[in-house]
Amino acid sequence: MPQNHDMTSAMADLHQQIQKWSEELGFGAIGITEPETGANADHLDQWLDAGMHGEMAYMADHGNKRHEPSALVPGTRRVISVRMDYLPAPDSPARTLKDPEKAYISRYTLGRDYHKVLRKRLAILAKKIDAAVSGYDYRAFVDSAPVLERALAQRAGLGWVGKNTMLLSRKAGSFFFLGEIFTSAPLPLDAPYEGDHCGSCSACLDLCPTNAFPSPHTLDARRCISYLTIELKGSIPEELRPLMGNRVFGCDDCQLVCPWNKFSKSSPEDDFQPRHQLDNSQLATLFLWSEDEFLKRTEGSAIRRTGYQGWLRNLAVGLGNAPSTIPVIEALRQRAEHPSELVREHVQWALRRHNVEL
Ligand code: B12
Ligand code: SF4
Ligand code: SF4
Repeated sequence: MPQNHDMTSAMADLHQQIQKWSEELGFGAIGITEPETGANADHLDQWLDAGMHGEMAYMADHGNKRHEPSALVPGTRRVISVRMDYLPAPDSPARTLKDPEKAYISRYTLGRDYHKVLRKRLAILAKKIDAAVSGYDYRAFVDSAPVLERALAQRAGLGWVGKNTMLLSRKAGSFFFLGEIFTSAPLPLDAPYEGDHCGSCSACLDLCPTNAFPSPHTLDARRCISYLTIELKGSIPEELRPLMGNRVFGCDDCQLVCPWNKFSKSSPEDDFQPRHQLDNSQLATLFLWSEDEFLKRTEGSAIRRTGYQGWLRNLAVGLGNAPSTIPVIEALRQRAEHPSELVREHVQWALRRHNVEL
């Protein structure tokens, strides 16, 4: 049985080791915190009470698991929070965003599904820690479990929660994913990140195309283009459609405008490089993909989440906001009799925007 001070120094060494392994595995930063979410749990409750999660029922289910990590995994003593940068290189988001006949797909989903990439790496990291100090439990999470990821990342020292609700780092902006390992091992703790470097800036709040921030640090998901194009299953509210422009899967505006993203880092991962020219395609071209093409070209990508009908719905909105050119109108006409009522309704709306009556 090791003496207490031996144990402490072994754990301190382990912290350095974890840091080194995580760098080797492509993580931009890690931090270790206790399994607590503090005042963030109250913010979550206020947000849910106001109904700002819309149809994302999974945000309200799961009792207090999201509030208390040890309710999700009993026996959790530490949460290792990690960051992985994802911007592809080279990249020119502004050029695609400004071209109304092109489809803007948010940067995080141009390549392979990040859940798969991060989970695999976290499993390797957990294995390495287990080999160094066996006898403890490890569970890895990325996004899909009831975990308050940004709150834990802030408490693990990775950065602050900006007015746009993103976890921001002075060294890396906000274009990164978060993931966690919950463990029963009593690893040494990092200090929470105490700074807030938004100051008097309000660029993200002012620029959001759908005015989705009722106040700083609070996002009404029901108005957010990311929610409308990915999470919402039914019809997109008509009053919001013209405001969506050419953003057809997710939205990056409140990050692109953030001055801290001058420091964002591009990813060396091949997995995050754009596939099938998704960073630079015409709306009409993507809209004319058959279901087979959609399934083949989105294999292993998070875009699959929206389904083929959702994909057509989103692109129809983009085409409705595009200039009235022949390729735009012809593409819409080709889908006017689509078997899905959801798709037909959005196509009809788009054609009306171009003054085309069927
Ligand atoms: C639901 C969800 C969404 C919803 C709702 C977003 C939201 N802001 O809540 C929708 C679909 C809109 C969405 C969009 C996006 N998402 Co999302 N999403 C999630 C998910 C699953 C849960 C987030 C959550 O708990 N929301 C509940 C609200 C209450 O929490 P919160 O916004 O984090 O707010 C915290 C603070 O703002 C704070 N707070 C609240 N009020 C106040 C007041 C003050 C004064 C202070 C100081 C703090 C404070 O308390 C809250 C709780 O910690 C997480 C994964 C996870 N399991 O955590 C990913 C996650 C947050 N999403 C992520 C990403 C990448 C995105 C998009 C960029 C994708 C895109 N390009 O379209 C956009 C960004 C939109 C935005 N500005 O947030 C990343 C964010 C990484 C980062 N650097 O922060 C995450 C962490 C996924 C991951 N594993 O990487 N998302
Ligand atoms: S992702 Fe887009 S729509 Fe959503 S809050 Fe940010 S700027 Fe607004
Ligand atoms: S744009 Fe300004 S206010 Fe918004 S998160 Fe960035 S620094 Fe903060």
